[in-house]
This record gives sequence, C-alpha cells and structure tokens, in this order.
Amino acid sequence: MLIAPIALLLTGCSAAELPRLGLPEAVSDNGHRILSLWQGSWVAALIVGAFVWGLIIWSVIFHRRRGEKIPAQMKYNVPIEILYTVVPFLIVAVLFFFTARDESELIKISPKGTPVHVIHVNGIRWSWQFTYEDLPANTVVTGTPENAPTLYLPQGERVRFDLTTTDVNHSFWIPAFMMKMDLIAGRMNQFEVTPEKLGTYAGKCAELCGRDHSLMLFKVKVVPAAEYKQMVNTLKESAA
Ligand SMILES: [Cu+2]
Repeated sequence: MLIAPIALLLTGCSAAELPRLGLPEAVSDNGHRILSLWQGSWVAALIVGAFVWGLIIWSVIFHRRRGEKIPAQMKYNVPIEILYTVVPFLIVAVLFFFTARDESELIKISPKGTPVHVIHVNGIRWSWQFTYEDLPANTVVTGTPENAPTLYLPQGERVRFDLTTTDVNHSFWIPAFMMKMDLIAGRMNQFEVTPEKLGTYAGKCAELCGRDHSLMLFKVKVVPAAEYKQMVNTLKESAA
C-alpha cells in the first residue's frame, strides 16, 4: 500500500505519469501495446512480490524463535520442491506468452497493396541515411555526425522502415515510440508504425557500433499527413 506514495516521492513524477511506471506517453500505435505489456508485467511482479513478502512476514512473526527448543528438522519435502519448480515455470510461461503475442503483432508487416509509406533507413558509421521510397523523387537525406538528419513522418498514416547498414551493426531507436530494431549487416529488418501525435522526438543508435556511436543521432518530426510530402521536399533541398 505504501508503494504508490513511495514511488511518487522517489521519482518526483505526477499522478498522471505514475500508471505508466516510468515509460513515456504513447505517441504511436505500437506504444499502446508496449505500454500495456510493461504495465501488465509490473502488476504480475507486484502480485508475486506481495505474496512472497506476505509469506516472509508470516514466517518471521509466527515462526520466530520461542525458547531454546530446536524445531523439527526436515530434509526433503517433495510436494514443496515440485511446487517451487512448477510455479516459477508458470510465471515465465505467462510472461513469455504475452511477450511473444505482442512481439508478433509489433513486427507484423502490412500485406502487399496496403498503402504504406516506405522509408529505407541505412546506418552508416556514424550517421543515418533516410530514403523516402514512396515519394516520386526517391528523396535521400544523408546525415553526418555534425549535422544530424531529420526524419519526417506523417501523422496517422502507416510507415514501414526497411533497415539496412553500410558497415557494422547499428540499432534504430526512437525512444518515444518505445521500440527499436537492429540494422544487421547483410540483411534487411523491417517494422511498421503509425505515428499518432504531432511533435519532434529524438532518435539514436542503440548498438555500440564504434568510436562515434554517441554521435549517431537524428530528429524525428511527426507532421500532419497533408504536409508530409512537402516537408520532405524542403528537407531534400536543405540537405543537398
Ligand atoms: Cu550505430
């Protein structure tokens, strides 16, 4: 019962932020799913925790030392040993089930023919290259460590990222979207997202890829769908 006020005091977060348990507000469709997986895992952990704390307190109070008499000494208790093998297995199985269920949803790619904006993301030591494949001119924006590129995304429309790398492995991470995916040499990874909230967000590389890994930054701007194409074109001119 003390956990909520203590967490509030320790983190200094507001009552509106508390239910998110440290995660930011969801600004994409994937974010809602990830947030509920995170919250569900916490609820499960707190239930298990409360049960274990209860058992500890119960044994401390009701089985505390009373006099000099040594209690009955036991070596094996098969039912209890089976119980503490089966119960952790069940806990892991439940967590695994929900994680696998959500992961398979998060990496689902829309079937061919669905309108999706395809953006090819290429990792280069040490910046990013974005190719807007759905735009007629195939706009390519290449950043440098000194001049971080901007990635434009349309609000409320489906975007697919095709992730590749020119050199070593990197990882494409937009913390506000609560999701990242590796860029693996020699293959293409993909995921889709629908940005929901207009705004500017930070993006970074989440794989320690070498000397200037910390400079592999980019900006993400979620703009109204009607302005998306126009914004990307401005970007093309400024990046040239
Ligand atoms: Cu990197």
